[in-house]
Formats: sequence, structure tokens, C-alpha cells
Amino acid sequence: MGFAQRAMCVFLLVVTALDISLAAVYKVGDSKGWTSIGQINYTAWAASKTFRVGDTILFEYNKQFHNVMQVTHLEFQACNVSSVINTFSTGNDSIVIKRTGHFYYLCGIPGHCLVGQKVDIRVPKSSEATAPSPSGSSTASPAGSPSLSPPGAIAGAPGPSVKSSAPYPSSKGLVALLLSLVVVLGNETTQDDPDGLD
Ligand SMILES: [Cu+2]
Repeated sequence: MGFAQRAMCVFLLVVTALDISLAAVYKVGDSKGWTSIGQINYTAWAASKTFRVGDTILFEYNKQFHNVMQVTHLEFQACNVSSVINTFSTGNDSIVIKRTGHFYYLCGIPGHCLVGQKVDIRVPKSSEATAPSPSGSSTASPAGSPSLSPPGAIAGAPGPSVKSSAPYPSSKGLVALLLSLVVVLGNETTQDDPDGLD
């Protein structure tokens, strides 16, 4: 059993683990669930997560008092439910994310959206999933979750695709990194190529 084969086994294990971790289930509001009581900040809740295609958004609530309606951005802003895209009302609604973009949900019971029972699920494209949000203000987020710091954050260049090499731009990048590692290991083991790499 050569080293390259073992490295490939590790590589496959890592890929498998990444696949599992990519399909996460996010319960809206965490332990508090989906409610109008307690002024839960669902905006902050959503901002603390990184949603990906394949993840599940779970709304748990008492169906006697609440529901879940998917609406457009304009309706979301105005707490308007005149033309709802989707309605969920089981009290335990799992919604699988099928694409990137914004998904706006609110409670359709009168008054609940207005007191904050609304959530904007933003699903970034994978290339920008871990990109730092452009911050012009000097206020540091007090409740910011610990995350990877941006690679060599050049002031004034907040583009998502800067030409510098990002250490872990996404899980795809990590996979590519591991793949190249395996290739390098394979080359070192066999040493068939006298030219080698630059
Ligand atoms: Cu409600």
C-alpha cells in the first residue's frame, strides 16, 4: 500500500465529511423556534449562519398561533401577504434550499411580522460564501461569530475575487487544495517526471 493510495483514502474521507457537513439543518431561531414572543432578532440569527444549497431550513412553532409564508422582497419589507409564494402551516416545516439567492419568510398572522417574526434567508454563491462582507464603517459587530479572517484584507479592495490566493475560499477550494496535495505526494513518491513543477 503506497503512500499515494493512503493519501487518496484520506482525501476521499475528507470529501465525504465535507459533503455531510454541507447538508446542514438550521432551525430558525435555534432553541426559541419561530415565534413572535420575545422579540427574537431573526436578522441576527440569519446573519450568524452560512446557508448553502442543500441545507434545510426548519421552522418549528405552535401551528395554532403561527405559520410560515414565503413572500417577495417587497412584501417582506412591508409585512404584506397579498400574494404569497408559499405557505407552510404544519408547525414543523422543513424547507430544503434548492438554489442561491434570498428567501423571505414571515409569519402571516396579523401583527406578527410587524413585531419581527420575519427572516431573510440569504444563500450566497459558494465563491462568496466565506468572503468578508464589505465593511465601510468602523463599528465592529459585537455579536459576530468567530470566523476565518479574510486573507490579507487589502484596504479598499473588498472584491469577492481578488487575485491573491485565498487560503480557504470555500469547501471547493479546500477540496482542490487537498487534491493538489495528493498529486504532489504522488509525484514525490514515483518521481517519474524529471522536469517537475515550477
Ligand atoms: Cu406568528
